[in-house]
Amino acid sequence: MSIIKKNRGIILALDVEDVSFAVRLASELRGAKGNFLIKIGRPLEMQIGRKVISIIKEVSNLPVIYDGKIADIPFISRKISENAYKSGADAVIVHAFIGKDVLREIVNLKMGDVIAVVDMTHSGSAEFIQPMARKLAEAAVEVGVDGVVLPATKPEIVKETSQILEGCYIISPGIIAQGAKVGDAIANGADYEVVGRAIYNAENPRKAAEELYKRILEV
Ligand code: O7M
Repeated sequence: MSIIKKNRGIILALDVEDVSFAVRLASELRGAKGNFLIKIGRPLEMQIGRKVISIIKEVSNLPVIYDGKIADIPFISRKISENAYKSGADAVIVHAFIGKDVLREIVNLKMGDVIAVVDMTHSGSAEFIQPMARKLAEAAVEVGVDGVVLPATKPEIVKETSQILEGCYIISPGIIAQGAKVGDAIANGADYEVVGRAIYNAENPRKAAEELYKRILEV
């Protein structure tokens, strides 16, 4: 059973380097109106290490995803994932292109959700990862991951791939700052929209997050 449910929601990408600001923002999201999750990636983790995961989880009382975009041999990928889960991460993000043995190693830990990156938002993703997206999605489903990452900047890929995802939730980044329109990914089959700059750079981040949530409910 996945920890994160297949519901509509907003995932705040907390890619800030100022830890006090991150803590303040995460506390502001506590009790905000909507279905919110927080994604912590390397920029924040590099400041104080993995304990930032437990701190953000505690102050926000929200599910936390560790976005290490893991892509290493099974032994190392397992170590990274174990550390993230032990720190309170509800899910970890791993690259599907690294292979089924790595995905399986993390899924078999059964310490939390596993989310696999199937395609990405940036233009360079058209070179190697996008042509493989369908195969990557099939591999992720075969291994039994809980969720996948698909780019909101490519709604047609979200739509096509969502047909073969059987029960996996879809999280889609690229909203506003990278050009995707709010609600486009959801309209094409995604469950969560991942938003970083459009929330943490807003004058009132909590209000911005609540407004985005309202907008994805209207889709
Ligand atoms: O809203 P932004 O553009 O400020 O932030 C986007 C976030 O989504 C940021 O944390 C990226 O690492 C992440 N992301 C992408 O932007 N593109 C992708 O293809 C994949 C991700 C992602 O979340 O992968 C797990």
